[in-house]
Amino acid sequence: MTGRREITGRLDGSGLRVGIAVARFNEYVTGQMLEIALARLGSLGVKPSDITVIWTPGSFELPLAAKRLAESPGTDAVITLGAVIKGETAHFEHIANAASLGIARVAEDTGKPIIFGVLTTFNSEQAVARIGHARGYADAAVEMANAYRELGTA
Ligand code: DLZ
Repeated sequence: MTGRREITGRLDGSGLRVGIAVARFNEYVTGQMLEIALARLGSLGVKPSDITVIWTPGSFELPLAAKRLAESPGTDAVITLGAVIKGETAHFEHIANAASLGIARVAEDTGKPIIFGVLTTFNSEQAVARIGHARGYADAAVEMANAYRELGTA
């Protein structure tokens, strides 16, 4: 017995409310990410009626959409999903930076788990190869929501 308190959030989504903000830009990537995230949340026990999905035009709009979802009563965690692809985006850095910094700020401002699921890649092949990461984003949302519940700060 060390006396140490150690918390790892359980991968049990029952009773959790999850918001998903998903960018329509590069929907051939983000649409599949959404389906994978929804399927994983379902298999972890999150009820469909406890999931709210909001679409945004692109990743630049994800931070505010995530904030609104996080502020919606009862929300335990928010997943952001986007794909910023350099080869197709002259201002790749601006959009990627705005999305990543904005999403981090929303997590700090709201005190809720806001999962960064924005792929930033050099080409579409790399983005397509990472679509499956969405399963891990769903896991991260459930894990962190349960961790803060156990800590008593949710
Ligand atoms: C305009 C734009 C471009 C060029 N590229 C991308 C991208 O690769 N990924 C993405 O999610 N969004 C892109 N957008 C759209 C912007 O995120 C934003 O929706 C618009 O600039 C309107 O604010």
